[in-house]
Amino acid sequence: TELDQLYVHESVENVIPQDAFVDAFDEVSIPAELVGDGREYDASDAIATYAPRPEFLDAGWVHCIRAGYDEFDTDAYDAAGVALTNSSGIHGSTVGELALTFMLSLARLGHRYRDHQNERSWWEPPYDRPFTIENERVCVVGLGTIGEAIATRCDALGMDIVGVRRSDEPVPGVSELFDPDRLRDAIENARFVVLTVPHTPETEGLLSDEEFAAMRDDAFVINVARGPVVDEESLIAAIKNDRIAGAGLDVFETEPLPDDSPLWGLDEVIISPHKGSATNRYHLDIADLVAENVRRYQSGDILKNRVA
Ligand code: NDP
Ligand code: 7N6
Repeated sequence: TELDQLYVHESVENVIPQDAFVDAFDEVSIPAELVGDGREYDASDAIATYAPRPEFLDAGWVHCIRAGYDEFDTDAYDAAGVALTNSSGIHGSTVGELALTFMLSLARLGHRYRDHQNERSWWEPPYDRPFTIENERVCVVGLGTIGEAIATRCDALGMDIVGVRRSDEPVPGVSELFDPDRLRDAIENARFVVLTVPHTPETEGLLSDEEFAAMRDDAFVINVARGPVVDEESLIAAIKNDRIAGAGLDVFETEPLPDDSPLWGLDEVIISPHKGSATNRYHLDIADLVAENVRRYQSGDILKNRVA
């Protein structure tokens, strides 16, 4: 069946103003229309959405506007024979630059200066606290679009980069690749451990007590992947007990991060509200991906980023 309608589900509002998004689809060859819950779909419908809905399993093709599609039941899509695509490939610069923002601040103390600026205080750090990320080792766990973009940027800043992935596909700038079962060897000498893996049963709780014990006590965790990849309670304990130095976190076990989370009060933790991918061009990046896949779908080609 050919597609004749693209529906943009209102859940995209989580990240993109709906109207900007629908307008961005001007270049797509089928009309785009905003929808809410409860509509009926058939095989000639495509849907672009942030969140999953049961009724999407009647459509021809569903596009998730996130890279992480862990909220979607891929088995159900396979069983229904409905194509599901994700948005990997567009977050290298956005999330990559946030990871570098965290690393540079944790080394050069942007976060501490701003804390003291809020108090109009000319605070000077202890002599041994500032360092340069140049010549420091970073371990990037997950070397896809985002991990590679981080490795490129760390390489440009003179860092020593090691990485963890399942395949042995090399990545420019990464001096050594470790299998996931050697995670501990990979992280033990790193000043920064950066998480860029998808949230799967294998990656849930990847960093927990044993990993924090293996890490250097002056190391920082950067999580721009998904909250559950880190055991948050262990992380808080590791920072409070000085087993590691701190963290830069864009993602959390519960979002928004609850008011009573101890993370809010830790000086060496930088918190951002799951906005690593934020950019004023997000609607255009997504529209490019969707337009490409509409072309492929209509000509019977394999869809880009198909995950079910
Ligand atoms: P990619 O699919 O391009 O990269 C993921 C990489 O992780 C792959 O290269 C894969 O390599 C590796 N990987 C998978 N499983 C494991 C494992 N068990 N151990 C080690 N490595 C593993 O995805 P993206 O880079 O686009 O995004 C990564 C994740 O980041 C997303 O799934 C999402 O959850 C999160 N994200 C967060 C954003 C934010 O706003 N903070 C924005 C965008 C994404 P290999 O196959 O060789 O193992
Ligand atoms: C913004 C979501 C992802 O998985 O969580 C991120 O892509 C960003 C649309």
